[in-house]
Amino acid sequence: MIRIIESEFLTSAVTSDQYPASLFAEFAFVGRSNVGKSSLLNTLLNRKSLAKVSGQPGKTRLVNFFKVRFKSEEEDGFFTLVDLPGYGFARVSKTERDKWKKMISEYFSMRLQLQAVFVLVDIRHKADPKDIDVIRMLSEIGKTCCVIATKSDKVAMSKHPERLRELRAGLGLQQEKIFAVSSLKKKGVTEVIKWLESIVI
Ligand SMILES: Nc1nc2c(ncn2[C@@H]2O[C@H](COP(=O)(O)OP(=O)(O)OP(=O)(O)O)[C@@H](O)[C@H]2O)c(=O)[nH]1
Ligand SMILES: [Mg+2]
Repeated sequence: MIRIIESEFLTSAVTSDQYPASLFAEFAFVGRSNVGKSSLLNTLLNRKSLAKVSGQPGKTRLVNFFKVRFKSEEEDGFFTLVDLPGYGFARVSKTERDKWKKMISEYFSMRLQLQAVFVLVDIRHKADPKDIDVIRMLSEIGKTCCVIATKSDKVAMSKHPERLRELRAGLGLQQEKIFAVSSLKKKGVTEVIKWLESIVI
């Protein structure tokens, strides 16, 4: 399996002209505010607070790029992780929501390096129409997506298969993968890295 050697923050962007030039495979994290996108990014990279985490929804407001160096048996290489701002939190004006939508759809459609998108959903919650929309948008533009059920430590392990089945059905997943992960307990991380590896190498 690949090992992460080092990672660094590259830049933040709003529009595509601000994206960093890169030849590396890119993976993005999208999902409702507070679902645990920034936390998962830190967990995958073994970093405490490379991406800023907060109990207050709406912490990540821009498209944030992180460069990652990895090592595998066959090769050394780089990929990019992208932390996207979350959607769906209360107390947000329509103008803000429209801004988010524009920022995300521009990123998905303009970023050719983008190999796959992790759509994060809370393992405790029912399939959300906003998540279904994002999954549909990705399928329409032909981007691979992988669903991560976050905060798996909040639900008994014995209930995980049932929760994943319900989410799979509710989100209308076909061949897409779905994994249960806890950033808090560092559970399920290996499966995500292995999946990422199958695409990056
Ligand atoms: N119990 C538990 N809490 C978690 C887990 N992952 C994240 N959290 C908590 O959830 C809250 C939100 O985490 P973030 O990683 O900032 O969420 P985000 O999706 O990046 O949020 P935005 O940037 O607002 O879109 C924080 O209080 C985290 O500590 C997890 O695996 N288990
Ligand atoms: Mg965040």
